[in-house]
Amino acid sequence: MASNSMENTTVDSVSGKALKALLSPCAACAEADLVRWLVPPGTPEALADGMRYCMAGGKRLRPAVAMLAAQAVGGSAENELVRRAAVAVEMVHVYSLVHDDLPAMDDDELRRGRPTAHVRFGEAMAILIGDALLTRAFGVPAECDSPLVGRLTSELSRAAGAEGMVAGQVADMNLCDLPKGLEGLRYIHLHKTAAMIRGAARMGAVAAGADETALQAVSDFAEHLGLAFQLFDDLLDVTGTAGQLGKTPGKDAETGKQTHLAAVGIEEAKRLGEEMTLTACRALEPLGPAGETLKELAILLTRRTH
Ligand code: GRG
Repeated sequence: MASNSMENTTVDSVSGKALKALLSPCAACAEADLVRWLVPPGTPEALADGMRYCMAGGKRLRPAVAMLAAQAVGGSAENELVRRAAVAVEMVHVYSLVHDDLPAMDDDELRRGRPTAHVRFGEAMAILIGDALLTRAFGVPAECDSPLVGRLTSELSRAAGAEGMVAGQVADMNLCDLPKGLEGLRYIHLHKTAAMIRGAARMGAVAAGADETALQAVSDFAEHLGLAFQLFDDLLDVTGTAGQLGKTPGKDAETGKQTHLAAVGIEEAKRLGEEMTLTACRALEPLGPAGETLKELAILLTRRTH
């Protein structure tokens, strides 16, 4: 028994457990908070079911980034405004997954190991579930009696909207002009992926009362973390299985999507992802030891398998 478990021990399996251990306290908070705040009174039961179905599962990376950023700037992850910010970002993230999976966009049938929203509930309901999650995400922090609410909702709007994630999706779907090659790819990754991860860190830090230097540090960290995260996501699309990823692998190649892998190959993409991660970690230097947990998260994410 003992020797079998040793034989099965790999750097990836150890890192996977360490990543789960790091994320799980934040994920547990987010689960409890979603029970309280996701579905407002008066929501039709069919819509509430759909919202809960879509929110279930996932790594809860963005809530963790928000909560750990709050700690890194000297605040507490337990603070109610931090927790509201954390789940608000996850609601926007999940809305974007639901809409991205629609036939008009990526047309995916598997998400978080289960049928996508439009497969399960039909296309009209899937669109409305996404709409409900996006609008609720602004209500959750706004319902807190704090002078920081306006800054938080503005951060969320900038990260998610026309100058953030939606711009990235428009570019990714070839619906606007973009520079060719790696420059265009960087634009897509910065907007589609990094904007929300950066937004999560900024919202956690703002909710925790960060000063300008600390806010800038976690913001720069999370932007590079987001870029690295997307690079490793592209790698997993090639190397992962549906069982590991909970979504259909190989979509990028099948749809001819431009990725770093197609542009520079697997080894160079890995090297770029690791370099980006180190740049992310260096951005935390002004925070001293308080930035260590965020650094650990960034390093562990380079070895994620889903
Ligand atoms: C519809 C406006 C709009 C945007 C869609 C989310 C998105 C933008 C597209 C989905 C495809 C994709 C590769 C997005 C980049 C971000 C990303 C890697 C999402 C997956 O995030 P994880 O791995 O997912 O954190 P879980 O399920 O763990 O939360």
